[in-house]
Amino acid sequence: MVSERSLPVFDTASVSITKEEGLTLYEDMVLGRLFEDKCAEMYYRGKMFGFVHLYNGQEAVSSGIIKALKPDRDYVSSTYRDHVHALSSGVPAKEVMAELFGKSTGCSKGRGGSMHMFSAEHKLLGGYAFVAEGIPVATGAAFQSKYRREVLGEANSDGVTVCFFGDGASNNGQFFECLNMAALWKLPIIYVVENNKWAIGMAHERATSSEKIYEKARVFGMPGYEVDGMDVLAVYSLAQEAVARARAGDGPTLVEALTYRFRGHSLADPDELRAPEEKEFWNARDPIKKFGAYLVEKNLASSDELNEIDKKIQVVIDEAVNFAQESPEPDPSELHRFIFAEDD
Ligand SMILES: Cc1ncc(C[n+]2csc(CCOP(=O)(O)OP(=O)(O)O)c2C)c(N)n1
Ligand SMILES: [Mg+2]
Repeated sequence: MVSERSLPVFDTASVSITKEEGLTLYEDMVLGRLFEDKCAEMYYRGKMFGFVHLYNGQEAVSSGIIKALKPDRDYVSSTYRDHVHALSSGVPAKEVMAELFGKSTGCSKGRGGSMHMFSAEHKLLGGYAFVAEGIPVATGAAFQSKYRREVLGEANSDGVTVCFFGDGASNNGQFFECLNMAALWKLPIIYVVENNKWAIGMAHERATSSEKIYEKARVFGMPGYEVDGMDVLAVYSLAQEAVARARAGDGPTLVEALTYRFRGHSLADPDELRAPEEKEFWNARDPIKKFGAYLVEKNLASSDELNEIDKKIQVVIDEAVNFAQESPEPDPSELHRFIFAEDD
């Protein structure tokens, strides 16, 4: 079924972006899409094991939110659908691919695999296999930023944390507990629900008492917004406001991005439950095609330039696969390493 809830309309005339910003957003979305397509290919060729959840269709959310952050100070936490959040956060494609291959050069040193991307360097707090598990971790990260600034007097501790999770996770108790604390303590955090309408085979409207997740912010006195998650400009512009609010000390925001995954829940899912009309409705709103057309229409890029970006990114992805393939497995003698933090 196609939801009766209509996508919020975003007036593109209300924002202006530079060519550089536009190309950054476009390139990041293409990176996410082509990476995931290659992932599917490698999975079906038996190069990676375990569950692999792809992000195709949702790229505008990752790019629009994360590209509004400052990579040197802001934190991101993810879910098991985490490859593209890692890429947008700046983790090199070859390190994400190597992690998927279980190699020691992966961003989690081959210990995590698809659902546990992590990078201290890129302030990626991790992908989490348990639904909603990242919400308290991200809330803690936001708390430490505020504590360092206000209690320890570290003036430059003005990091903002973004916490991504799904519609299904928003029915979990940790969502409500953490929103309460974040609002109470005015934490610098943005909770981003990627409402792709499904939690595996459970339709969102069958699982929740109240369909509009962003409205749940109101009971905590927190600003809550819905946004067209297929429109990177709309997401980017809302993210900039929420980031500014958090950095200024004005507290958290809940963002509900309405989006859709173009593939099954995981690569093991035959995707037989969702109606063809629903898939067509969302496929017609492909965020990359939509934004590419916008860039051309506004003379921010020519279609040749966009094709060049696509080609450049394909090279990056192919190099990532070669790197992953040629990298060594983790050394069995190091089995017990990285369980606890090590001193440098
Ligand atoms: C605590 C917990 N319960 C159940 C599961 C099984 N499970 C894995 S994914 C998923 C659906 C979550 O859907 P959603 O939060 O909407 O995220 P999406 O997969 O759509 O990105 C469930 C129930 C789990 N991983 N963790
Ligand atoms: Mg979902």
